[in-house]
Amino acid sequence: MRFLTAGESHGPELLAIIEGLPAGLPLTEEDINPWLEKRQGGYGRGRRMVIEKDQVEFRAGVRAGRTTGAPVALAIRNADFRNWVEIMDPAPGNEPRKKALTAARPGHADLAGGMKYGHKDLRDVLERASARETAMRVAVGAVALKLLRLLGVEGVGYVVGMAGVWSGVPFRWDLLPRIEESPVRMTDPAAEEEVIRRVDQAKAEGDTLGGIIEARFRGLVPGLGSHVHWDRKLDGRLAQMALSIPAVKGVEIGPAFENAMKRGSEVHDPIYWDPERGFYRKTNRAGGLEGGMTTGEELVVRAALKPIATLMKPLPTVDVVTHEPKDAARERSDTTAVPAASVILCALTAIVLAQAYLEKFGGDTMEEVQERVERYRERVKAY
Ligand code: EPS
Repeated sequence: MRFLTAGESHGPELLAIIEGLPAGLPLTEEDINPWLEKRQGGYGRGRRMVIEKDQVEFRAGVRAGRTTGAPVALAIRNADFRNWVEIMDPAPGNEPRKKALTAARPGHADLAGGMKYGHKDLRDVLERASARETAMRVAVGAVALKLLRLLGVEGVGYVVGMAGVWSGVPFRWDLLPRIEESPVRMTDPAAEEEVIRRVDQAKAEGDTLGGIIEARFRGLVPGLGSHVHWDRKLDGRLAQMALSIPAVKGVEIGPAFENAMKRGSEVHDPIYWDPERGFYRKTNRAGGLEGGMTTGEELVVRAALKPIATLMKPLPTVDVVTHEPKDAARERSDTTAVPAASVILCALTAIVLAQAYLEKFGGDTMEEVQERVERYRERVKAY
């Protein structure tokens, strides 16, 4: 399964083509739209999210509520486009365009992208560098999550800490409703209250905030990915996907950075066996991966987001046209998008996992894939 996305933040729409999905995967817009809604939420988002109400439209590959095996084409319209028609017009002329941006924002793609592609209106960079693109990748991830659900796999994304406040309540699956209700997708109500206070404060001071997010999956078979070649190791592929989320600057599998400071005897998870469960662990400090493969324990991917680069109280920069010192551009933006990023991490992790399932068990139909997974589960249990 592979996919491409296209679309600018203020262009008419976001697009994706997914190729390699089996036929017969039940799929409706209602499998996707709730994930888009989750991604749009979270305390600290800006006014843009009031304008948008993201909804996916199928353009190809789905008929009568099922995939046909043909490429699936998805679209999400940008409601805000109506305010940007002239600025985003693909036809030549009308230059310099309104809302041209020349004061590169430190921390954003503006300057490196401008130098690389030779743009002097940095809007040509930021329109595509914008995290708006993640709306479409979450739609693709929601398709992956649907496929995984039919294979007995469930995933969630949540916030472990943000705005300098750690959650004091470790994740449990029975806290899912609490996470979905929380405006910051945190398990801990006390931490949530303090985070909200700090987001309000940062906003009032024209500043932004980052945080730490986690995606967790249960129900995975062991042996997804492979130890035999570097580009098939699942941890490497998960890390690449996580680091492709705008503002994500660090990734770990399980508590990897904490483990690094301990002894092996305190870190590795002893192996047990019983006739009911087969092989299992009582601990999961490996985060569900060993040797580039799933162990069958829960997969835990953690990522660090730097604070958003667009500051309303801007940092010093230099104008790329005049080369004069200037304040960095003040684009409308979010104070923080950490809760949204946790939804994105879950969706993107699901894409990598769905790809791994289809590589190992792939067939032309969903039924074939399900049968192969079932047979493998039995084989592993008897191992
Ligand atoms: C973003 C800036 C803001 C965010 C946007 C990402 O958009 P705008 O400039 O239109 O106000 O709201 O995020 C989204 C549009 C989204 O869907 O997540 C940026 O510069 O990256």
